[in-house]
Amino acid sequence: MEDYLKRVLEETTKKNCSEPEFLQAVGEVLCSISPVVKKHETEYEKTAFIERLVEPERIISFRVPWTDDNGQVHVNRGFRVQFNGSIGPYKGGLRFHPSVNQSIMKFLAFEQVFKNALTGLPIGGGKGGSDFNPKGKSDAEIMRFCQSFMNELQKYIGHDIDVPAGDIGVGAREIGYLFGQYRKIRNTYEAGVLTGKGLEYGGSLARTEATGYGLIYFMREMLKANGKDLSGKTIVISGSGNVAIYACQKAQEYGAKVVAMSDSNGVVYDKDGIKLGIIKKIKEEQRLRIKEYIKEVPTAEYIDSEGKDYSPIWDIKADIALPCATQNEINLQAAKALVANGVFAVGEGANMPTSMEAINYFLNNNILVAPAKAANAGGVATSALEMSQNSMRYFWTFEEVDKKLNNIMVNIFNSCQAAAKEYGLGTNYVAGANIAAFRKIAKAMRAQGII
Ligand code: NDP
Ligand code: 2IT
Repeated sequence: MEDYLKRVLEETTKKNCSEPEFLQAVGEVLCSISPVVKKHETEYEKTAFIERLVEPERIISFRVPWTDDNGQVHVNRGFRVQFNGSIGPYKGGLRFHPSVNQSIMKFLAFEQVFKNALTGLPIGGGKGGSDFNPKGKSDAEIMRFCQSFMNELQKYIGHDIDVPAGDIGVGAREIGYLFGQYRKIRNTYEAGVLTGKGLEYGGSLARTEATGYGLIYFMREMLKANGKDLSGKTIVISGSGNVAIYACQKAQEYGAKVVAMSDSNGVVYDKDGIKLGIIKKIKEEQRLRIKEYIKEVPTAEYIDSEGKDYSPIWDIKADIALPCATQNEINLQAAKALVANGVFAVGEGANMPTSMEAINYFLNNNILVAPAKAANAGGVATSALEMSQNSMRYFWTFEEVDKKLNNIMVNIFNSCQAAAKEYGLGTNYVAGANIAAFRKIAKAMRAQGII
């Protein structure tokens, strides 16, 4: 790494020493872009370019008080990180999960800047959320929480300013409550202020499916470029939320056999192939634990993940692993187990699901890695298509949106591949994605001066 980059990384580490996830995300990007920075080192140093790249434009943190069904008041912390708006309005999801803190918000917002640049659409990068735990809450409690959250967030967003969407713990139900409260406070029908809306009030067809489908379109391209395909392959998919479910659906359509899925409590292993209809019923309708699956499919096995160093899903023999739950779910031990079991490709549906050591282990063992910033960009890309449709006051059919999504994912893969090739990085699409995104952001930032 160049001396300048090393110095910036050291300073960033000192300044943000209590933010491990953010430092991990920054460290990975700065390592990858070193050969690009080298070419313009003097200019970048003089204009503190990388220092500006790793400093969010704005962080908003606020109190979210809400009342439970028994009349007890609770207080959570809300966040919105508006990281970089040089390519378009800040864009990125909202996460409701007890683990949410400033480090996680900043890592997600930082990654979103690069991901959104890769889509080729006019969107900057942001992220938000709260340490609120939606598990076990009634519909009324979820609604009151969303309303209180929006009471504050509405001051900072708008269809040309910042456009939130869903992420962990935030799906169509939450977006509905958030949109309702925004509309009530602002007294305007500003459809493009949130994406992931219901179809009845400005949502886009195929947005629900987009992240999972997009991941599989990216995998298809990556495998094709390496003389392989999805047909007949055995796949394990962690998580059983929005991304995991639609990745499973598209993988099955392409003739792959998904043998395991999970949630934060455990894993279901169905050697005959996961019955997705049952998973959808348990997760999308009943909002129950994945363990319920074995009640309906007695031949399937349930493996508890409590107290384990990594999810037991990574011990199951497979050709392809798709981490679609959360950050750092594949550590070095998990990576070693996957490689020992014969995995040849990993596709990151979740954001930063693989630790730095695990990524390096995969790359050193010639495992194809589809990096999150590129591979899961289909969700936010389709969100941008939802914004376009809202601006036109019109909508496209499912097939039209899906076709655009497919093209976007093909283009993203091609950009990652071309950048990797240009810098002699072979099939290291992780570095390819970082380089391709950085070049685009750098052009926009340089053109706009020192701001
Ligand atoms: P959902 O809330 O729909 O599902 C999350 C899934 O991951 C659940 O099965 C959940 O299990 C599991 N999970 C969450 N946190 C943990 C944890 N700490 N340990 C183990 N399992 C966990 O979220 P999404 O499917 O939307 O998001 C999944 C990932 O994909 C996230 O990393 C998100 O940032 C990323 N992503 C999402 C996009 C989208 O459009 N929704 C777009 C791009 C990336 P449980 O129910 O037990 O908590
Ligand atoms: O991580 C992500 O890209 C998302 N959660 C989707 C963001 C969006 O604005 O659709």
